[in-house]
Amino acid sequence: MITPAGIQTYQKQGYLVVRQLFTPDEVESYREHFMHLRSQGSYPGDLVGINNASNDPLKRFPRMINMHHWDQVSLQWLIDARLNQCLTALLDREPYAAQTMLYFKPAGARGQALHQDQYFLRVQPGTCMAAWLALDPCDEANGCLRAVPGSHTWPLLCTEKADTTSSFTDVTVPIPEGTAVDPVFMDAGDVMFFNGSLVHGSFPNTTPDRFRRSLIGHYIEGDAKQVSSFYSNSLRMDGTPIHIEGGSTGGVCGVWVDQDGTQVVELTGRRPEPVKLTE
Ligand SMILES: O=C(O)CCC(=O)C(=O)O
Repeated sequence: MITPAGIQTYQKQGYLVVRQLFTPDEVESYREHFMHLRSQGSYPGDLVGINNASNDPLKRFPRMINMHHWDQVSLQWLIDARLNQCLTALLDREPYAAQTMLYFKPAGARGQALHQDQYFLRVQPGTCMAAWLALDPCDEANGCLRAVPGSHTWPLLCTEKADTTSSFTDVTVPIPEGTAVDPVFMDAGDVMFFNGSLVHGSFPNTTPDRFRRSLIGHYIEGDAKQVSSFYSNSLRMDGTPIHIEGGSTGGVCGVWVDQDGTQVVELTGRRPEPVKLTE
């Protein structure tokens, strides 16, 4: 499933798209399943609430979080053997499964400002990893993922305030002027695996009528000793529970400084801001 060339690409750019890991029939049934769940009301973790009369598309279709705690389809997907095989090949060790999310991203929805997932998960030692399954074709118009290739080698960056007119989250990380932020074009059924330090995010969905739905799993490297408390109750990839010590502050964060005309990250000695789970 993952070739040595794929592992090399992952190590170089911090992400890898595995094409058609899930079949069109599977993707269709996930779309139907989650649209049905969303239409049935609200769930734990619907932080912005649900309001079908709102002008904000994200209030009509808020993202769902940690569905695997109460939904078997989400649980089975999170620990799917194909995901495990790819993650294990890329990480060199079986990970722990920490989180599920479903982004509906309907027409007109805001994106998510550039960030590092490690800011949220704070895995120590090591990092986290995401598996991001496209449930619709993803392109620039409907707000595909964007990634800064190679940024997985950067330390955790200190966050700044994001522009909440284009992002539904309010934190972002700065990147040096001129840094490439590549669009990642995907078809439904493709999975992008990415390192927890990779700087990534997405712009708004500017289409008049297309969703950009995605099913996301977040994983913790298998030798982790501490994580942010929110992720303490994780799972082994056979579905059995594992408790990882919570309370990780994530070490210290870095800022960009000029060194002989080149921008480099200098660690500040400052702890990253506490995560506010409000979005
Ligand atoms: O799907 C998006 O637009 C952003 C998702 C993301 O950044 C994440 O899963 O960490």
